[in-house]
Amino acid sequence: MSETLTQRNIAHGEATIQGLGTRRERADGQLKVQGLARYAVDHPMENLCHAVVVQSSIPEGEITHIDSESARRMPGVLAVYTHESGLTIHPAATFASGGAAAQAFVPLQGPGVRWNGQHVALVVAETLEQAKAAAATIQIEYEVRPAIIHPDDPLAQPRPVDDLAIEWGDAQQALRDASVTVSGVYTTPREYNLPIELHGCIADWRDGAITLWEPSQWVGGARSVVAQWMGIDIDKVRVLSPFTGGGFGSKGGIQPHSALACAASRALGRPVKLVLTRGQTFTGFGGRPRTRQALQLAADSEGKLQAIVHESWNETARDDTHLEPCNSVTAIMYAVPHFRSRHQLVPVNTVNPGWMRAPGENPSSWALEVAMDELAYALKLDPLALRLRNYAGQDPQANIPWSSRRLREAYQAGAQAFGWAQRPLEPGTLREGRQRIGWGMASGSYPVRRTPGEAAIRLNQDGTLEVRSSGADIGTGTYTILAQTAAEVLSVASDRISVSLGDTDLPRAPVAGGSQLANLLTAAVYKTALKLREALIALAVGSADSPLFGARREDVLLEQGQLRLFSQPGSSLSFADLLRCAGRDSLEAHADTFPPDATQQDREAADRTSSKMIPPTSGGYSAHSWSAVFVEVAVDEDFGTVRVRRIVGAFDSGRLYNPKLAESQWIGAMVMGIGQALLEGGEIDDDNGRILNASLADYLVAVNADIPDMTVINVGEPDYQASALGGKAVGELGIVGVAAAISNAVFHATGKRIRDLPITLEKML
Ligand code: MCN
Ligand code: MOS
Repeated sequence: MSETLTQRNIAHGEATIQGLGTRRERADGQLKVQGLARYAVDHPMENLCHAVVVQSSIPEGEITHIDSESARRMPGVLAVYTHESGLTIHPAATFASGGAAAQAFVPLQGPGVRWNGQHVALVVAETLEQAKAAAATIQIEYEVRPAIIHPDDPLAQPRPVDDLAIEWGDAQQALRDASVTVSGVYTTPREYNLPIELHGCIADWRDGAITLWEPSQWVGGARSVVAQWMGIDIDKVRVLSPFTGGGFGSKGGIQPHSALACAASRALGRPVKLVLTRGQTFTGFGGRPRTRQALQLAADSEGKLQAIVHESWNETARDDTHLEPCNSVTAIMYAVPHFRSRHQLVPVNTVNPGWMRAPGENPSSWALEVAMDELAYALKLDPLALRLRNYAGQDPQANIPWSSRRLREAYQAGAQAFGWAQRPLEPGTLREGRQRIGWGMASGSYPVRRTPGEAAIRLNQDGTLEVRSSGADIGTGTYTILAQTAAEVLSVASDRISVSLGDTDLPRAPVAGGSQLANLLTAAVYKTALKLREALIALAVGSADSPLFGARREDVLLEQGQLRLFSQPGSSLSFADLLRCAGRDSLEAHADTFPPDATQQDREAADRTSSKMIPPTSGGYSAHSWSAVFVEVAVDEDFGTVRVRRIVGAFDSGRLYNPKLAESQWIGAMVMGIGQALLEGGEIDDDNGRILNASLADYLVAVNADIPDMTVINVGEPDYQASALGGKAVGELGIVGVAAAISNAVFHATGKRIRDLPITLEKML
C-alpha cells in the first residue's frame, strides 16, 4: 500500500474498516493479476503423472474394439484405461435427483456410446506430451446405431415435466375472447460455459483416502460425489478449491472426467493430473440446452394482459436429465388473470446439458420479453408503458406478496438514464447514414434462495482474524465481502482479516450457484462475528489481568481493532493484548444459519445434496431480484451486422454488500448477454452430432470490441424479508433479459423480428 493511501485511510478513521456496503477492492485481486493465486492444476506435486481423455467420434452405438496396444508401448505410458480395463466408478446422485453430480454418466463402465465426444478411454503417462502422443494412436471401432441429434427429429420422444405444469384461470377461453393477441416461437441454441480456467484436476489417492484439487463452485457437493464414485466414506475425501477461474454453472456439480482422475490415481498409486482441452469441454459437460418456446399473449384493447399460454421444451441427454425451467419468469413477471404453461424434456444424443448463468430465467425472459414487445406494437403502445400497465403488485403464481420489488424504480431510473422518453414509436425511423438505429428494452428477474450454512472466525495470537468457510469464490467476491462482514461487526480493518475458502475441511457451505452464496455466507459470518464479539468482551471483563476486568459487558465497545469502555476513550485494549492477559493462544467462534431444530443429518445434507436449496417463496414472501435493461443498437443496412452501441441496466438486488463488486457482476453478466444475443451458438452436425465449432476460434463469445458504453444503476434497498442482511441475488441477474432487449432494439431499428438466437447477420438480410 502506498504511503499516501495509508495516511488517507488513517485520517478517515472508518475508511480502514471497510464494512458491508463499502466499495472495497477485491481482496484476491492482486494475487490473481500477479499470478500468485494457485489454481487447482497448478498445485505442485511430487511424482505427478498426466492423464489425457479420448472421446468418442460417433453419437450412438457401441464400441466393438479398442486397439490400444501401440499406445501402451509408447514411451512413458503408465496405463491405458478403457471400458475393458476394470476401472470401477460407481454412479453418484445428480442434481436432478437431489444429489450433487452434474451428470449421471460414469465413464468407462461399458461399451455404450450416447453422444459424440463421450469419454471412452484414458491414457496416463509420465508427461503430458507422452500421454497426448499415445492417446493419438488409439483406434476405436464402433457399431453405429441411429441417433437422435435434433429435438425436432420425429423419432424423439418428449417427456412432459409435471412439476412445471402451471395453470390458473382459463387461458384458452381468455385467448379466444381477447381483443388483441400475439404469438410467436422463440428458440435458443446450445450455449457453452467457457470459463477461462479449463476444467481439470489433480487427484491424489493415498492410504485409502483421496485429496482432490478441483476448480469448484461447491467443494462439499464434489466431496460427496467423489465418495460415491469411489465407494468410500465421505471422511476419506478432501476437496480443495481456493481459487476458481470462473464456472458460470459448469463447476457447480463435479463433472465425470474428475472421476477418471480419482480412479486412475487409485489404480496407479500416484497423483494424477487431468485437464480437458478446450475442445473437450464442449462435450465433457453440457452448457445451456437448446430450447423452444411457443408463446401466446392476449390483452384487452387497453393493453391489460388477459392470458399467457406457454409451451416449451429443452433438450436433455438420452440417459440423463437437465431441466431448463423455461416458464420461471413467464409465470411471475406480469399480473395476468389466466395462465397456462407446459414444459417438456426432449432426450437427444448429447452430453447432459447443464447450468449456465440463470438456467431457466434466461430463456424464459428471452421469450416473454420479446413477446411483450410484439404485443406493445400490436397495441400501438410504448413497450415500457405496456409493462407498467401490467405491473404485478404481488407474485401472481404463488399469490403472496413480494418481499420487495423495485422494478418500477428500475424502469424509471433506466429509462431516464437512457433517454427512453425520446424514443419514436414507429420502427425503422432512426438512422445515421447507412446505420439503422433502434432502441429496445426488457425486464429481468432472478430468485433469492435461502439455503443455510456455517462459518467460523478465529482470532490469532498476533491479533489477526481468520474467517473460515468452505464456500467458493469463483471470481465473484466472496473473499472480499466476508472480510467486510467480519470487519463491520468486530470493528477491525478488513485487510487485517484473512479469509479461507474452498476446502472441505472448513465449515459447511452450499453451492455458489443460484446466486445464493453472498446472502448466505455474509449471514453466517455476521452471526459468527457477533458470537466472537461476545466472547471477546466476556474475556476482557472476566480475565483478572485485563484492564477491563470487572467492567459490565454492556459498557465495553469494540472500536478500530480495540476493546474499550464507552465512558473512557483512552482505556483501550488490543485483541492481541487481550489474548495475552487471558493467557490464550487464540479464540474461535462458530455459528450457522440452520433453523434451531435442524438435526445433524440436515446439516450434513445441506453440504452434500442439492435437496436443501430453499425456494424463493418460502416464508410467506416471494423474494426475487429485478432488472430493467435498455439497449441501443446499430444495424448496418448493407452488411446486416448488429452492434450494441449502449446499454443501461437498472437493478434491484436489495442491499449491496459491496457495490463495486455487485456492479462488476451485473456488467459481466450483461457482457455475457450481448454474446448470447449476437454471437453464441453451438453448430451441430445433424448427421453425427459433432459440435462443429468446439473452439474459442469458432464459438464466438463477446470480446472487448463487442462491448459498448455500459451503465449500471442500483435501485435496490435492504430487503430483510429476502435475507438476513437485506441483500438479494446478484450473480446471474445481469444476463436475464439482455438478449430480449437487443432483439427488441433490432426490431425497432429495422422492423425485422428475430425470434431465434443468436441474431447473426444472415438473419438480418
Ligand atoms: N453481491 C453484493 N451484494 C449482494 C449480493 C452479491 O455485493 N446483495 C456481490 C458480492 O461480491 C458477491 C457477488 O455479488 O460475491 C455474487 O453474489 P451472489 O449473487 O450471491 O452469487 P454467488 O456468490 O452464489 O455466485 C454464483 C453466481 C452464479 S450462480 C453464476 S452462474 C456466476 C456468477 O455468480 N458465475 C460467475 N458470477 C460469476 N462471476 C464470475 N467472475 N465467474 C463466474 O463463473
Ligand atoms: Mo449459476 S448457473 O446458478 O452456477
